Amino acid sequence: MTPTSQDLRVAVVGAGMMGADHVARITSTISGARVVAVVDPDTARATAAAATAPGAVTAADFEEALATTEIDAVIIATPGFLHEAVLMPALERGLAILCEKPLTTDEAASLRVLEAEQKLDRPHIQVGFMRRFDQGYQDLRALVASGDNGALLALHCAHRNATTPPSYSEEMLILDSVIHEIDAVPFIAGEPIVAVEVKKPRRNSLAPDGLRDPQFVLLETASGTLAVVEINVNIQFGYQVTTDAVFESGVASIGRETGLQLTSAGRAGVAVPPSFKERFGAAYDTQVQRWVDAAHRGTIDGPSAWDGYLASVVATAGVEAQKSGRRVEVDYAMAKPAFYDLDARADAVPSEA
Ligand code: ISE
Repeated sequence: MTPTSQDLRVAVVGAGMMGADHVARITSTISGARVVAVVDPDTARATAAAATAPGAVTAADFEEALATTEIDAVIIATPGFLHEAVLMPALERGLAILCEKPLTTDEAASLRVLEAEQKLDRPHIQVGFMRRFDQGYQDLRALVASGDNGALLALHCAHRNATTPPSYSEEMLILDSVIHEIDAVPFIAGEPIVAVEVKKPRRNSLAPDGLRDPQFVLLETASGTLAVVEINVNIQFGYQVTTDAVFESGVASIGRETGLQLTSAGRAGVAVPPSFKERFGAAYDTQVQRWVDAAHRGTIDGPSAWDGYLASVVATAGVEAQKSGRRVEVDYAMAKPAFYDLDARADAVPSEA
Protein backbone atom coordinates (compact mmCIF):
# COMPACT_ATOMS: atom_id res chain seq x y z
CA MET A 1 0.00 0.00 0.00
CA THR A 2 1.16 3.59 -0.52
CA PRO A 3 2.97 4.77 2.64
CA THR A 4 1.75 7.95 4.35
CA SER A 5 3.02 10.07 7.23
CA GLN A 6 0.04 8.84 9.32
CA ASP A 7 1.15 5.22 9.06
CA LEU A 8 1.80 3.15 12.16
CA ARG A 9 5.58 2.62 12.17
CA VAL A 10 6.02 -1.09 12.79
CA ALA A 11 9.12 -3.05 13.82
CA VAL A 12 8.95 -6.75 13.01
CA VAL A 13 11.09 -8.77 15.41
CA GLY A 14 12.03 -12.18 14.02
CA ALA A 15 12.50 -12.58 10.29
CA GLY A 16 11.78 -16.29 9.98
CA MET A 17 8.86 -17.66 7.98
CA MET A 18 6.14 -15.82 9.92
CA GLY A 19 8.06 -12.58 10.46
CA ALA A 20 8.98 -12.31 6.79
CA ASP A 21 5.37 -13.05 5.87
CA HIS A 22 4.16 -10.21 8.12
CA VAL A 23 6.71 -7.78 6.61
CA ALA A 24 5.44 -8.58 3.10
CA ARG A 25 1.79 -8.46 4.26
CA ILE A 26 2.13 -5.02 5.86
CA THR A 27 3.92 -3.69 2.81
CA SER A 28 1.60 -5.04 0.15
CA THR A 29 -1.82 -5.68 1.72
CA ILE A 30 -2.35 -3.68 4.90
CA SER A 31 -3.32 -0.01 4.98
CA GLY A 32 -2.34 2.44 7.71
CA ALA A 33 1.01 0.83 8.58
CA ARG A 34 4.52 0.45 7.22
CA VAL A 35 7.50 -1.60 8.32
CA VAL A 36 10.32 0.64 9.52
CA ALA A 37 12.61 -2.01 11.04
CA VAL A 38 13.24 -5.72 10.70
CA VAL A 39 15.06 -7.26 13.65
CA ASP A 40 16.91 -10.56 13.52
CA PRO A 41 20.38 -11.64 14.69
CA ASP A 42 20.67 -13.46 11.35
CA THR A 43 21.64 -10.51 9.15
CA ALA A 44 20.93 -12.32 5.89
CA ARG A 45 17.39 -13.14 6.99
CA ALA A 46 16.75 -9.61 8.24
CA THR A 47 18.09 -8.12 5.01
CA ALA A 48 16.04 -10.44 2.81
CA ALA A 49 12.82 -9.61 4.69
CA ALA A 50 13.58 -5.86 4.81
CA ALA A 51 14.15 -5.87 1.04
CA THR A 52 10.39 -6.36 0.60
CA ALA A 53 9.63 -3.21 2.68
CA PRO A 54 10.92 0.03 1.11
CA GLY A 55 12.67 2.23 3.68
CA ALA A 56 12.93 -0.43 6.39
CA VAL A 57 16.23 -0.72 8.28
CA THR A 58 17.63 -3.89 9.81
CA ALA A 59 18.87 -4.42 13.36
CA ALA A 60 20.45 -7.34 15.19
CA ASP A 61 18.30 -6.90 18.29
CA PHE A 62 15.24 -4.98 19.46
CA GLU A 63 17.18 -2.55 21.68
CA GLU A 64 19.24 -1.49 18.66
CA ALA A 65 16.09 -0.90 16.62
CA LEU A 66 14.52 1.15 19.45
CA ALA A 67 17.68 3.26 19.76
CA THR A 68 17.95 4.04 16.05
CA THR A 69 14.39 4.17 14.69
CA GLU A 70 11.06 5.84 15.51
CA ILE A 71 8.72 2.94 16.30
CA ASP A 72 5.01 2.99 17.23
CA ALA A 73 4.27 -0.70 17.16
CA VAL A 74 5.90 -4.11 17.13
CA ILE A 75 5.06 -7.50 15.71
CA ILE A 76 6.84 -10.23 17.68
CA ALA A 77 7.54 -13.26 15.50
CA THR A 78 10.54 -14.82 17.23
CA PRO A 79 10.35 -18.35 18.68
CA GLY A 80 7.96 -18.34 21.67
CA PHE A 81 10.61 -18.68 24.38
CA LEU A 82 12.06 -15.30 23.28
CA HIS A 83 8.76 -13.38 23.41
CA GLU A 84 9.04 -12.12 26.99
CA ALA A 85 12.37 -10.40 26.29
CA VAL A 86 10.72 -8.31 23.56
CA LEU A 87 7.34 -7.86 25.27
CA MET A 88 8.84 -6.22 28.35
CA PRO A 89 10.69 -3.30 26.66
CA ALA A 90 7.78 -2.88 24.22
CA LEU A 91 5.35 -2.52 27.15
CA GLU A 92 7.72 -0.11 28.90
CA ARG A 93 7.55 2.13 25.84
CA GLY A 94 3.77 1.78 25.50
CA LEU A 95 4.02 0.38 21.96
CA ALA A 96 1.11 -1.34 20.21
CA ILE A 97 2.01 -5.03 20.22
CA LEU A 98 0.97 -7.98 18.07
CA CYS A 99 2.64 -11.01 19.64
CA GLU A 100 2.61 -14.26 17.68
CA LYS A 101 1.39 -17.26 19.64
CA PRO A 102 2.24 -18.46 22.23
CA LEU A 103 2.30 -15.36 24.44
CA THR A 104 5.10 -17.12 26.34
CA THR A 105 6.08 -20.76 26.66
CA ASP A 106 5.20 -21.07 30.35
CA GLU A 107 2.64 -19.88 32.81
CA ALA A 108 5.06 -18.01 35.11
CA ALA A 109 6.35 -15.88 32.23
CA SER A 110 2.79 -15.12 31.09
CA LEU A 111 1.96 -13.93 34.61
CA ARG A 112 4.98 -11.59 34.55
CA VAL A 113 3.75 -10.16 31.24
CA LEU A 114 0.22 -9.62 32.60
CA GLU A 115 1.66 -7.85 35.62
CA ALA A 116 3.80 -5.54 33.47
CA GLU A 117 0.92 -4.76 31.10
CA GLN A 118 -1.43 -3.85 33.93
CA LYS A 119 0.89 -0.99 34.88
CA LEU A 120 -0.34 0.70 31.67
CA ASP A 121 -3.65 2.47 31.15
CA ARG A 122 -5.13 -0.28 28.96
CA PRO A 123 -4.23 -3.56 27.19
CA HIS A 124 -1.53 -3.07 24.57
CA ILE A 125 -0.90 -6.70 23.61
CA GLN A 126 -2.90 -8.57 20.98
CA VAL A 127 -1.96 -12.26 20.66
CA GLY A 128 -1.72 -13.82 17.19
CA PHE A 129 -4.34 -16.53 17.57
CA MET A 130 -5.30 -15.94 13.95
CA ARG A 131 -7.78 -18.80 13.75
CA ARG A 132 -10.29 -16.52 15.55
CA PHE A 133 -10.33 -14.44 12.35
CA ASP A 134 -11.03 -17.43 10.09
CA GLN A 135 -14.61 -17.46 8.80
CA GLY A 136 -15.10 -21.16 9.54
CA TYR A 137 -14.12 -20.75 13.18
CA GLN A 138 -16.42 -17.75 13.55
CA ASP A 139 -19.32 -19.66 11.94
CA LEU A 140 -18.79 -22.66 14.20
CA ARG A 141 -18.65 -20.47 17.31
CA ALA A 142 -21.92 -18.81 16.25
CA LEU A 143 -23.54 -22.20 15.64
CA VAL A 144 -22.59 -23.39 19.14
CA ALA A 145 -23.85 -20.15 20.69
CA SER A 146 -27.16 -20.38 18.78
CA GLY A 147 -28.01 -23.73 20.40
CA ASP A 148 -29.81 -24.67 17.15
CA ASN A 149 -28.40 -28.20 17.20
CA GLY A 150 -28.44 -28.66 20.94
CA ALA A 151 -25.36 -28.84 23.13
CA LEU A 152 -21.85 -29.29 21.72
CA LEU A 153 -20.75 -32.79 22.77
CA ALA A 154 -17.37 -33.24 21.12
CA LEU A 155 -14.86 -31.83 18.64
CA HIS A 156 -12.59 -33.86 16.38
CA CYS A 157 -9.68 -31.61 15.50
CA ALA A 158 -6.98 -32.57 13.00
CA HIS A 159 -3.84 -30.42 12.91
CA ARG A 160 -1.41 -31.69 10.31
CA ASN A 161 1.84 -30.12 9.07
CA ALA A 162 3.94 -31.48 6.19
CA THR A 163 7.24 -31.52 8.09
CA THR A 164 8.96 -29.89 11.05
CA PRO A 165 12.27 -27.99 11.26
CA PRO A 166 15.21 -29.56 13.17
CA SER A 167 14.59 -27.23 16.14
CA TYR A 168 11.09 -28.70 16.71
CA SER A 169 10.90 -30.65 20.01
CA GLU A 170 8.22 -32.90 21.55
CA GLU A 171 7.06 -30.13 23.92
CA MET A 172 6.48 -27.93 20.88
CA LEU A 173 3.68 -30.26 19.77
CA ILE A 174 1.78 -28.63 22.64
CA LEU A 175 3.48 -25.25 23.11
CA ASP A 176 3.80 -24.28 19.45
CA SER A 177 1.15 -26.29 17.58
CA VAL A 178 -1.75 -27.48 19.80
CA ILE A 179 -1.63 -24.03 21.43
CA HIS A 180 -3.93 -23.05 18.52
CA GLU A 181 -6.60 -25.60 19.55
CA ILE A 182 -6.01 -24.68 23.20
CA ASP A 183 -7.20 -21.20 22.28
CA ALA A 184 -9.75 -22.22 19.64
CA VAL A 185 -11.66 -24.81 21.70
CA PRO A 186 -12.81 -22.30 24.38
CA PHE A 187 -13.43 -19.78 21.57
CA ILE A 188 -15.77 -22.26 19.85
CA ALA A 189 -17.27 -23.91 22.94
CA GLY A 190 -17.71 -20.69 24.93
CA GLU A 191 -16.21 -22.18 28.09
CA PRO A 192 -12.77 -22.91 29.54
CA ILE A 193 -10.65 -26.05 29.30
CA VAL A 194 -10.47 -27.84 32.67
CA ALA A 195 -8.33 -30.94 31.99
CA VAL A 196 -5.79 -32.30 29.49
CA GLU A 197 -4.58 -35.79 28.65
CA VAL A 198 -2.13 -36.95 25.97
CA LYS A 199 -2.09 -40.32 24.19
CA LYS A 200 0.76 -41.40 21.92
CA PRO A 201 -0.03 -43.81 19.09
CA ARG A 202 2.51 -45.61 16.94
CA ARG A 203 5.29 -43.25 15.87
CA ASN A 204 5.57 -42.01 12.29
CA SER A 205 8.97 -43.27 11.08
CA LEU A 206 9.11 -40.26 8.73
CA ALA A 207 9.28 -37.87 11.70
CA PRO A 208 12.76 -36.61 12.65
CA ASP A 209 14.71 -38.99 14.91
CA GLY A 210 13.57 -38.77 18.50
CA LEU A 211 10.30 -36.89 17.81
CA ARG A 212 7.26 -38.84 19.09
CA ASP A 213 4.80 -37.78 16.42
CA PRO A 214 1.77 -37.96 16.07
CA GLN A 215 0.03 -37.46 19.42
CA PHE A 216 -3.59 -37.15 20.52
CA VAL A 217 -4.35 -34.36 22.95
CA LEU A 218 -7.67 -34.58 24.80
CA LEU A 219 -9.03 -31.25 26.00
CA GLU A 220 -12.06 -31.31 28.34
CA THR A 221 -14.17 -28.19 28.80
CA ALA A 222 -16.04 -27.14 31.93
CA SER A 223 -19.38 -28.73 30.88
CA GLY A 224 -17.71 -31.92 29.59
CA THR A 225 -17.32 -31.26 25.87
CA LEU A 226 -14.34 -33.35 24.74
CA ALA A 227 -12.00 -32.09 22.01
CA VAL A 228 -9.76 -34.78 20.57
CA VAL A 229 -6.85 -33.12 18.79
CA GLU A 230 -4.72 -35.15 16.41
CA ILE A 231 -1.43 -33.30 16.23
CA ASN A 232 0.51 -34.79 13.37
CA VAL A 233 3.35 -32.66 12.10
CA ASN A 234 5.23 -34.84 9.60
CA ILE A 235 2.37 -36.01 7.40
CA GLN A 236 4.36 -35.08 4.24
CA PHE A 237 1.44 -34.21 1.92
CA GLY A 238 0.85 -30.59 2.98
CA TYR A 239 -1.02 -28.57 5.62
CA GLN A 240 -4.44 -29.53 6.91
CA VAL A 241 -6.46 -28.17 9.82
CA THR A 242 -10.02 -29.45 10.17
CA THR A 243 -12.63 -29.43 12.91
CA ASP A 244 -15.70 -31.65 13.10
CA ALA A 245 -18.21 -30.68 15.76
CA VAL A 246 -20.69 -33.19 17.19
CA PHE A 247 -23.92 -31.71 18.55
CA GLU A 248 -26.95 -33.38 20.13
CA SER A 249 -28.83 -33.15 16.83
CA GLY A 250 -26.27 -32.59 14.10
CA VAL A 251 -22.64 -32.42 13.06
CA ALA A 252 -20.72 -29.52 11.51
CA SER A 253 -17.35 -29.46 9.76
CA ILE A 254 -14.92 -26.66 8.94
CA GLY A 255 -11.56 -26.51 7.17
CA ARG A 256 -12.10 -29.03 4.39
CA GLU A 257 -10.09 -28.19 1.27
CA THR A 258 -12.00 -25.92 -1.10
CA GLY A 259 -11.43 -24.39 -4.52
CA LEU A 260 -11.04 -25.83 -7.98
CA GLN A 261 -11.97 -29.50 -8.06
CA LEU A 262 -10.11 -31.12 -10.93
CA THR A 263 -11.16 -34.45 -12.38
CA SER A 264 -8.56 -35.74 -14.79
CA ALA A 265 -6.60 -38.86 -15.72
CA GLY A 266 -8.88 -41.07 -13.66
CA ARG A 267 -8.63 -39.01 -10.45
CA ALA A 268 -10.64 -36.22 -8.82
CA GLY A 269 -9.04 -33.82 -6.39
CA VAL A 270 -8.52 -30.38 -4.95
CA ALA A 271 -5.23 -28.73 -3.96
CA VAL A 272 -3.94 -29.00 -0.38
CA PRO A 273 -2.17 -25.85 0.90
CA PRO A 274 1.55 -26.35 1.59
CA SER A 275 1.60 -24.49 4.91
CA PHE A 276 -0.31 -22.37 7.44
CA LYS A 277 0.66 -19.21 5.49
CA GLU A 278 -1.70 -20.20 2.69
CA ARG A 279 -4.37 -22.04 4.74
CA PHE A 280 -4.84 -19.09 7.08
CA GLY A 281 -3.71 -16.30 4.72
CA ALA A 282 -7.06 -14.49 4.80
CA ALA A 283 -7.25 -14.82 8.60
CA TYR A 284 -3.74 -13.36 8.98
CA ASP A 285 -4.67 -10.44 6.71
CA THR A 286 -7.83 -9.68 8.71
CA GLN A 287 -6.03 -10.05 12.01
CA VAL A 288 -3.22 -7.66 11.10
CA GLN A 289 -5.53 -5.07 9.48
CA ARG A 290 -7.78 -5.05 12.54
CA TRP A 291 -4.77 -4.77 14.85
CA VAL A 292 -3.44 -1.80 12.85
CA ASP A 293 -6.86 -0.08 12.78
CA ALA A 294 -7.25 -0.64 16.52
CA ALA A 295 -3.74 0.68 17.24
CA HIS A 296 -4.71 3.93 15.52
CA ARG A 297 -7.67 4.13 17.91
CA GLY A 298 -5.40 3.32 20.88
CA THR A 299 -6.81 -0.15 21.53
CA ILE A 300 -6.60 -3.81 20.48
CA ASP A 301 -9.10 -5.81 18.43
CA GLY A 302 -8.60 -9.50 19.06
CA PRO A 303 -7.33 -11.94 21.68
CA SER A 304 -5.56 -10.17 24.55
CA ALA A 305 -2.66 -11.14 26.80
CA TRP A 306 -5.32 -12.57 29.12
CA ASP A 307 -6.26 -15.08 26.40
CA GLY A 308 -2.55 -15.74 25.94
CA TYR A 309 -2.20 -16.38 29.68
CA LEU A 310 -5.18 -18.80 29.75
CA ALA A 311 -3.63 -20.74 26.86
CA SER A 312 -0.27 -20.88 28.61
CA VAL A 313 -1.87 -22.35 31.77
CA VAL A 314 -3.51 -25.11 29.69
CA ALA A 315 -0.31 -25.67 27.69
CA THR A 316 1.72 -26.01 30.88
CA ALA A 317 -0.77 -28.70 32.06
CA GLY A 318 -0.56 -30.25 28.59
CA VAL A 319 3.22 -30.62 28.75
CA GLU A 320 2.86 -32.24 32.17
CA ALA A 321 0.23 -34.63 30.75
CA GLN A 322 2.52 -35.39 27.80
CA LYS A 323 5.37 -36.30 30.16
CA SER A 324 3.37 -38.20 32.78
CA GLY A 325 0.76 -39.96 30.64
CA ARG A 326 -1.82 -38.86 33.22
CA ARG A 327 -4.94 -36.69 32.97
CA VAL A 328 -3.94 -33.29 34.37
CA GLU A 329 -6.48 -30.82 35.70
CA VAL A 330 -5.97 -27.20 34.75
CA ASP A 331 -5.51 -24.85 37.67
CA TYR A 332 -6.03 -21.19 36.71
CA ALA A 333 -4.18 -19.18 39.38
CA MET A 334 -6.29 -16.05 39.07
CA ALA A 335 -9.65 -14.72 37.92
CA LYS A 336 -9.79 -12.32 34.99
CA PRO A 337 -8.73 -8.84 36.15
CA ALA A 338 -11.21 -6.06 35.27
CA PHE A 339 -8.35 -4.53 33.24
CA TYR A 340 -8.95 -7.30 30.65
CA ASP A 341 -12.73 -7.05 30.69
CA LEU A 342 -12.58 -5.61 27.24
CA ASP A 343 -16.30 -5.79 26.52
CA ALA A 344 -16.91 -3.54 29.51
CA ARG A 345 -14.32 -0.98 28.46
CA ALA A 346 -14.84 1.98 26.19
CA ASP A 347 -12.03 0.52 24.02
CA ALA A 348 -14.02 -2.71 23.65
CA VAL A 349 -12.85 -5.63 21.54
CA PRO A 350 -15.74 -6.77 19.29
CA SER A 351 -16.94 -10.06 20.75
CA GLU A 352 -16.70 -12.02 17.48
CA ALA A 353 -12.91 -11.64 17.46
C1 ISE B 1 3.46 -23.04 13.72
O1 ISE B 1 4.24 -22.25 14.59
C2 ISE B 1 2.09 -22.47 13.62
O2 ISE B 1 1.69 -21.58 14.30
C3 ISE B 1 1.19 -23.24 12.75
O3 ISE B 1 -0.08 -22.66 12.65
C4 ISE B 1 1.09 -24.64 13.26
O4 ISE B 1 0.29 -25.41 12.39
C5 ISE B 1 2.47 -25.28 13.36
O5 ISE B 1 2.35 -26.60 13.85
C6 ISE B 1 3.36 -24.45 14.27
O6 ISE B 1 4.65 -25.03 14.35
